Amino acid sequence: MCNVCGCGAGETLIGGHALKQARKPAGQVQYRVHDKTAIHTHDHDHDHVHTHDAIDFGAGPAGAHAPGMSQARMVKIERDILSKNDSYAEENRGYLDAHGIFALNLVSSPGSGKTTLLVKTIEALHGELRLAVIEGDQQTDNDAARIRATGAPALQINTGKGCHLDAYMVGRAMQQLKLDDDSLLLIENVGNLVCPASFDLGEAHKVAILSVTEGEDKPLKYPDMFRAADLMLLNKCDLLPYLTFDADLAEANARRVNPNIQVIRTSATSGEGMDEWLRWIKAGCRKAVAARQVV
Ligand SMILES: Nc1nc2c(ncn2[C@@H]2O[C@H](COP(=O)(O)OP(=O)(O)OP(=O)(O)O)[C@@H](O)[C@H]2O)c(=O)[nH]1
Ligand SMILES: [Zn+2]
Ligand SMILES: [Zn+2]
Ligand SMILES: [Zn+2]
Repeated sequence: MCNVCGCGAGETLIGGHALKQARKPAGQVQYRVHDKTAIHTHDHDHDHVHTHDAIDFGAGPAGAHAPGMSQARMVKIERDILSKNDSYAEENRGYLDAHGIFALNLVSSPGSGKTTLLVKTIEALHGELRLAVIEGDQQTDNDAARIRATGAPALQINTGKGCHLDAYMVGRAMQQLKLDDDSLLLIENVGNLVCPASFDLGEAHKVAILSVTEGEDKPLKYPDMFRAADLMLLNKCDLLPYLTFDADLAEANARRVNPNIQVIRTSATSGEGMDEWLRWIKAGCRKAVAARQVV
């Protein structure tokens, strides 16, 4: 729930160097008695005190719960953090638009295949497009090293305890990478289906990667992420013959939360769906270049 409490501030490293945060961490927490309990009476025919089968801490105005913090205070903190983030995101977007750079923000649970897909994508594009990669992980330079092995420039952002990239971090990384005009910027977010949904990085699109080993109901369980994404890559489709995973149901669930989401079934290992994914990327790059030429 870092988008409401600002966790991880001060622990960010970009390319292994400490990042000074421009924003302050959330203030002192006031302890208050929680005003909502799951125990109640009601007057239908089995009137009694009971607990329901689910306790919904997301039902309040903040959509979340932090021990000792009122809903109103959480809403305010979240608004402050997100509005600061949005102003950095607008700066990033302005820069990207002005330079014809098409930026994608890859979001997913840990291990869905983001880095493998990126490596395969970069190899398939070999030399066709200029590109750079920003890698987000809590610790280690492993993913950036995997990208650099392809010859593409990649910069690692370590978020420490933070569970998502924010627009300020990405702006700093963009400066350090010295992006080419009319190029592609691929951002691999921290593997987490929750917070990265709330943070605009200035990207053209969020791309959600769902792998077939995770269950068809993920879009229903984490609707914010699938709502924020314009494209879903249903990855690891090479494993479908060995699983009971229902790919049509997974797509239907994604469309239930986001009727406009596009879906491509991929396998980073067999190459299935890669052509369609590459066509989608190239079309986006052409649009970004064309939009720059008009202004
Ligand atoms: N069978 C199969 N395995 C895959 C596919 N894509 C990735 N994998 C495997 O899944 C594992 C995780 O892949 P990564 O690319 O590291 O996943 P990631 O999303 O970057 O992981 P984090 O950065 O830790 O969130 C690795 O063992 C990959 O080889 C795929 O399409 N099919
Ligand atoms: Zn009852
Ligand atoms: Zn990765
Ligand atoms: Zn987070």
